[in-house]
Amino acid sequence: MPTTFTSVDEVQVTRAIVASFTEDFLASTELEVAIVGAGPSGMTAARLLARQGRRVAVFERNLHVGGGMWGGGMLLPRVVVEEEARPLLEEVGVLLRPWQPGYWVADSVECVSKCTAAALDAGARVWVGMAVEDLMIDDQDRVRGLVINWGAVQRAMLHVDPLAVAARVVIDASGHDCELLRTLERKLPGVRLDTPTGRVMGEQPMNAARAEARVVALTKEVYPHLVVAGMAANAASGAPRMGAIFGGMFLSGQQAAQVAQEILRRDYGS
Ligand code: 48F
Repeated sequence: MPTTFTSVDEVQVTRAIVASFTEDFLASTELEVAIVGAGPSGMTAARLLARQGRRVAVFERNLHVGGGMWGGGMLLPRVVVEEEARPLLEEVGVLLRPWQPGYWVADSVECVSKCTAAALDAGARVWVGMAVEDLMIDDQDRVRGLVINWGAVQRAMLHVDPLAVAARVVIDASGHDCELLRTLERKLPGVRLDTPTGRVMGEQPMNAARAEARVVALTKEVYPHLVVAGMAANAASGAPRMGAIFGGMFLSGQQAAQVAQEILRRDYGS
């Protein structure tokens, strides 16, 4: 016997998708925190902020979340995590296997999936296929939102004007290229950032111990209402890369959430 479905109407599929998208996306046009990039630092910040009741959304250019975590080390799907970051993974149910004292190993697919599920369950919205191409700046020279376009439009280099969403705080978790800060420098040539030189310095060659030690401290507000997190934080301040050890990324996401909360309290009293 063939399975019979009670209703299958192509137009209802269309209407359901358009209506549901519109309703949810409208709720993302005025955010407390907008996060650029769905890698480990961005998704951790999203989860922790959403859990504290913040209206938060992640904008990811690719059709998939996870950034550089899926591929583990050189496509071997494992990530190494230090003891200090263990609670952030265990609280979302990631199985950590002990290696040497202080080192834990996790399946990268499990890490991405469970961190994503936990962020969504906490109430964060995640928009994939949406690229951030610029920032909105207010009259007091503070960031006040994102300028977005479809990732596919960007890839095809089509001339299509973008849309904008407001956010009280923006977190640049765009990874090694530190894209948002570079965009800010390009658009505002004299801009001074809170980095050792006032400019984006670019990441240094690999030195995992130094890179991990610095990434949390470098996760900070580098321009009014703009926080930099994850590998973008190290790239902004000229710190090294670390390779496939990920504890610093999760802890940086936690730090970014804390800094965002402080900015919201400081400037919005909320
Ligand atoms: O690179 P990514 O995973 O950033 P992260 O959180 O973690 C770095 C690690 O994966 C690893 C490492 C450490 O252990 O060295 O590389 O710092 O994720 C960044 C995400 O941001 C997206 C990009 O597609 C990726 O998924 N992204 C970058 N620029 C934009 C963007 C943009 N302009 N608009 C939207 N998404």
